[in-house]
Amino acid sequence: MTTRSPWRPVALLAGLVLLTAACGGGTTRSDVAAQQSSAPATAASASANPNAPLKQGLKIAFLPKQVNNPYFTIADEGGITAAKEFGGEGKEVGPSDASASSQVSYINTLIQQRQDAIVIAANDPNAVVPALKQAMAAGVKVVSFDSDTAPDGRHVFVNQAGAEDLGRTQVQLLAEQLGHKGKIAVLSATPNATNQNTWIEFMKDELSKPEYKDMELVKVAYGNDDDQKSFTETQGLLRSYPDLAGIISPTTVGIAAAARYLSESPSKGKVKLTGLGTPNQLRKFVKDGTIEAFELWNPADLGYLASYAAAALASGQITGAEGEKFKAGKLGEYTVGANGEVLLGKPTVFNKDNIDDFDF
Ligand code: RAM
Repeated sequence: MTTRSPWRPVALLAGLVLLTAACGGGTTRSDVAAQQSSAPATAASASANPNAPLKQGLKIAFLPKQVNNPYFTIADEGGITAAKEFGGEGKEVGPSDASASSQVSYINTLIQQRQDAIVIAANDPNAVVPALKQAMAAGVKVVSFDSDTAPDGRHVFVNQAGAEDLGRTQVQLLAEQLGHKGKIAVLSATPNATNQNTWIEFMKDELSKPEYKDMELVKVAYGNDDDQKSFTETQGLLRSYPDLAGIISPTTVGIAAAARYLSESPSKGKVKLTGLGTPNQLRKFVKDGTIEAFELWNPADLGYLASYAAAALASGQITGAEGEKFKAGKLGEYTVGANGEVLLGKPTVFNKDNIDDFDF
């Protein structure tokens, strides 16, 4: 198993406020960065009891960006498995599209159902916050995972990997394949997705370094985490930029659709493609030469960790304050970091040498 270069902590978020966000509309990365100054929704008066036992029968609801995305099926199953382990009850509910406000009605229903915790991958950092605040006021613990809300919309954010590392390494993976030369495009998810927008800002920052002077980011396209739209956007990119050298797609839906398009086109193997994908969806494209290398974390582990974080919150073991620790079953002990963030770990880079070792 290959892991990327070590996480290099850089106080980049402050710098990011100055960068122009790539969003087509709605909330921009700058808005999100500005929100980092507001504290996570930790009840200041609440105190954590690290020795409190996990409560039995906890009801934990997983609310993905959208339900018909294989990545979230795996992540949410990981969370439901964890809930079974600690004697709770997990379920997945959610919209079939990843648009900004599609999750709000689900949050309202989960409050009425008196769930103990909501574990959400936010489609927009702000659109869900009023409903999540109502949930927290009603005693529901809120964990964001995969894609964060503004910090005041949740107690804890379970992040899949360092955002900076993910952004930079995707550029590095593509640059290696291109000999650091050529026009490139990003095929993202939705314009409002907190996670993709954060990674794209780090990609732009990486591309501003001298070693990338012969690489040019010509377009950020949005496939909305919809297979057909991502396919059409890929086609559009190749038509608009006939000399396009490479594409980064930081979404499992986008990269799978782009790979399918490229594999059937004369650009197969010529236009390089990398990004974030699941080994099972991309195996055949690695074997047929459409993709050399891509990366991802284990989505099941992400859901599993988020589930334990939700249980730790609902049981009073943690409140979301920095430095608190909790145990996440087979994954071991985790510590809440700054801004209520819990980091799963490092992503894995997949290529033809190791892809058969993974089954998700
Ligand atoms: C898609 C979603 C998800 C992202 C992965 C990499 O499934 O956009 O939020 O984390 O890709």
